[in-house]
Amino acid sequence: MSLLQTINEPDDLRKLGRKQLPELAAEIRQFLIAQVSRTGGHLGPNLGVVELTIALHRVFDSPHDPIIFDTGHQSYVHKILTGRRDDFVSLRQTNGLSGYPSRAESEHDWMENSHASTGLSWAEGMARGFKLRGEHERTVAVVVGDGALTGGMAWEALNNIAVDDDLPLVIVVNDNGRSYSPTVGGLSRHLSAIRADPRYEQALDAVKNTMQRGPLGRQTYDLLHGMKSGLKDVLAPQVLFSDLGLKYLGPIDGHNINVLIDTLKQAKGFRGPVLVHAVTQKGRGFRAAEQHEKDHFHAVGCINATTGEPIGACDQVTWTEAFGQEMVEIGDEHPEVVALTAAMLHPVGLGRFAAAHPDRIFDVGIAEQHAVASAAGLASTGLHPVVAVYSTFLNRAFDQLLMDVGLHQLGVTIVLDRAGITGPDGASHNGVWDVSIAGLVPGLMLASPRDRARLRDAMRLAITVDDAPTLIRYSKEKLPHPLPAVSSRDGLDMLSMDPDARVLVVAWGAMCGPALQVAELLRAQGIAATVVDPVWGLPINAALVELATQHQLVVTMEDNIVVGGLGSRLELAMDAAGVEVPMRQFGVPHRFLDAGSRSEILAAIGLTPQSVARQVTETVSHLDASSAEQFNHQRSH
Ligand SMILES: Cc1ncc(C[n+]2csc(CCOP(=O)(O)OP(=O)(O)O)c2C)c(N)n1
Repeated sequence: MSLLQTINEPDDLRKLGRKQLPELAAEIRQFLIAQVSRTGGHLGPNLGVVELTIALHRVFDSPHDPIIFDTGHQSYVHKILTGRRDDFVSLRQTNGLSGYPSRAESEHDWMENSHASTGLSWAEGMARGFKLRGEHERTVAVVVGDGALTGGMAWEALNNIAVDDDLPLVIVVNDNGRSYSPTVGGLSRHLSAIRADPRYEQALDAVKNTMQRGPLGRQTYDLLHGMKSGLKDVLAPQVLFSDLGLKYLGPIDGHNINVLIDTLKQAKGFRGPVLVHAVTQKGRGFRAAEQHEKDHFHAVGCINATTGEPIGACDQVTWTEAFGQEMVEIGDEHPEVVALTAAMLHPVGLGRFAAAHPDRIFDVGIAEQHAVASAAGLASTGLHPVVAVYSTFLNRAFDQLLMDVGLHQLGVTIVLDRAGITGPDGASHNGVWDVSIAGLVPGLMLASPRDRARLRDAMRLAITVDDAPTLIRYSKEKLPHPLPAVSSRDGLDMLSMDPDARVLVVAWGAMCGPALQVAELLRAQGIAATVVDPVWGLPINAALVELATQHQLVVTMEDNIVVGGLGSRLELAMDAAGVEVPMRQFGVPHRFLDAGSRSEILAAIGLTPQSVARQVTETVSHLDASSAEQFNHQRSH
C-alpha cells in the first residue's frame, strides 16, 4: 500500500515519520499529474505547493486552525490530505469535486474563494474573531501567492494585520515568481532580487541553522530577526514587511519539508502575525510543466500525463484568438490604442499584441480596479485604452468603470472574455453579471457580438468612441459559423424575418444561434417569428422598442442574469415608451449555479432552444385563449 492510501485525514499525516514525508510528497505529485491530466485543472500551482501543504497540515490542526488558500486554485493537495483523494476522478464536473475550496465538501474548507487577493482579509477577520471570542488556542494560516499579492486588497489586509500585535495569524507567501506569466510590479522585483542574490542561499542556511538550535517562540524570532537585519539591504521584502510592522521569516526553501515544518512551528508559536516567505517552483516535478515558459501549466485541459501535450485539441478558432488577432491589426493601424491586462496576458489573447507593440501593453498584476482607473488616466491624455479581462473579474472594477470612466465620459473599451456560462470552474467563474453591472453606467455602450465579423465591427467602432465607455463581451467557446443578417436597419440586425411574424425574439451574442432554432421550432408549431440581434444592445435602441410594437409577444434570450439584463432593460424602455406588448425573458436565473459543463448548465436552467420554444408556444396559446375570451366577451355586450 502506498503512503498516500493511508492518508484519509490530517491526523494520519501526523502519524508518519518525518523521513517518510518526501516519499509522500512524491506520491502526491504522481497522483496530481495522473488525475489532473485526465480532467483538466490547475496543475502547475498545485505541483508547487505539495511540500508546503503537507507541512501546513503537520503544524496546524485543521479545521480547528483554519488553513486558507488565497484564490483557492492551489487547494488540491489540501483536498487530498483532507479525505477527498478518491473524488479527484470527478474534478470540476457536475456533482463532482470543486476546483476550489468548497464548504459543502469539507469542514476543512472555511472559505469558498477563487477571485484572488481576498484570503488575507478573511484570515485577518477569522483571527480577530477567534481572539475576540476568547478562543486563544486557535491560529489561522493563510497561503498567498506572489501573484495574489499584486492585488490591492492584499495590501489593505496587511495594513490592518500589521497593527495587531497578538493576532494569531501566520501568512505564508508562496513565492514562485509567477502569476500566469512572471509576476509584475515593484514587489515582485523585490522578491526576484532576493531569489537571484547569492546571499539567498546563505540566508536559507542561516534560517535553517537558527531553527535547529533555537527554542521556539519570541526569543528565537528575535535572534533570527537580529541576524536578518544585517542582510537588510539585500533582503528587501523583509524590510518592506518589517517596516509595516510584520514579523518576517524567510526566505525558506518551499520544497524542503523539514525547514517548512520548523519554520511554521516557529511562526505558530509566536502568537502574533508572522509572515513566512517560502520560495517554490510552479509545476515542480513534471518536466513538461517546469519547462512550459508561458504559464508552467497554470491551468490545463486534458493532457498526456507524460509529455504534457494537449489531448483532443481542435483547430477551431476561439473568441480569444480572434480578439488577439484583431488587436494586432488595430494596434498597427491606430497608434493611440493601448492595451491593459490584469495578470492574464495570454489567457485574454493579448500575447501577440504585446509582441507587436511592447510599449503599448500594460500588465498591471491582479489589479482590475487599478487597470480600469489607469485606463481612465490614459484616456484622458488622448490614448484609447482597451482593457481585456474575464467577465467575472470586471466585478472588481465596477466603481472605477462607473466613476472614473463613465462619469468622466472617457473613451475606454472593456473587452470581456468568458462571458456567459463558463461551467467547470463553478459559480464564481461564470460571466453572468457583466451586462447588469456595466449596464448601470450611464452612456456605456455594450455589444455582445454573435460571430467573428461582428466582433471585428464592434471593436472597430469601439475604438472610435472617445466620450463614453464601450464594452464588448464574448464567450469561452469556439467561434460559431458566420451568422449573417438577412437585413439591417437602424442598427438592428434582422436574422430571420417572416411577414406573418407574431413573436419577436431578441437575442445577442452566443444566444443568436439558439434563437434561430427557437424560431424554427415555433414555425413548426405554426407560430411565425422575427429574430433580431440588437448588436449594440445597451443603451436600448429606440428602433427595437418600435419593432416590438409590431409583434404580439417579445421574447428575449441572453446569457446574463435576468435581473438587469438585456430583457429587463428592454422591458423598462418599452414601459417608458408606453408599449404594452407582453414579454418573456429567458436568461440565467438570479442564483449561484453549480459547476458542470456549459451545455449541462444551460439545460438545467432551461436556456435551450427546446425549452424556450416550448414555453413560448404555451404563452402564445394563453394569449390566443385570452384574446378569444376577450373577443367573445366584447361580442356578448
Ligand atoms: C480578481 C482575480 N483576477 C484574476 C484571477 C485569475 N487568476 C487566477 S490564479 C492567478 C495567478 C495567481 O498567481 P499566484 O497567486 O502567485 O498563485 P500561483 O498560481 O502562482 O501559485 C490569476 C491571475 C483571479 N482568480 N482573480
